[in-house]
Amino acid sequence: MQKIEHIGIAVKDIEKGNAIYAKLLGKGPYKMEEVTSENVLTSFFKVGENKIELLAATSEDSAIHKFLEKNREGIHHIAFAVDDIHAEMERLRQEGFRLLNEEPKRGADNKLICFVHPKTTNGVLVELCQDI
Ligand code: CMX
Repeated sequence: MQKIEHIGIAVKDIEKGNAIYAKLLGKGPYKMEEVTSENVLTSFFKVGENKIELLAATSEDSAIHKFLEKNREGIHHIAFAVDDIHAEMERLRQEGFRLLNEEPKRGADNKLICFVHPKTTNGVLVELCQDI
């Protein structure tokens, strides 16, 4: 693992979230992107070297919709940058973590991604991301 790549925050309304985080961070998102495979609308903010990703559901099938049925808006996942996602997935499998994808999939912001089940990481949904 190289560093924390971003922190994902679940919001009900992306525009309201953008307005709040633009005020908080002093600048607006550098990108907004819909990820149809995940049924989410995302927006990304830069904070120095780090990033914040806001996530809103685009359908009831979305993991974000399910999350917000059970929880308040707030931190949804922590993403770590990796050099070689296949090698890191294999390492985590060997260590007994439950991966939520058999193979890396394409995520927002030009990344290959894989999620690790929060039941195996002390209640935190973890994402691995590798630049494409
Ligand atoms: N953080 C911590 N715990 C979480 C969680 C989250 N984000 N989402 C769910 N959980 C917990 C639930 O509270 C529940 O715990 P309890 O059993 O103690 O109540 C447990 O995980 C549920 O597990 P589950 O029944 O196996 O699964 P769910 O249907 O609730 O789905 C999860 C949870 C993590 C497997 C699913 O959300 C998932 O596959 N996530 C990965 C994909 C994703 O999150 N996509 C959206 C972001 C995409 C992007 O960043 O681009």
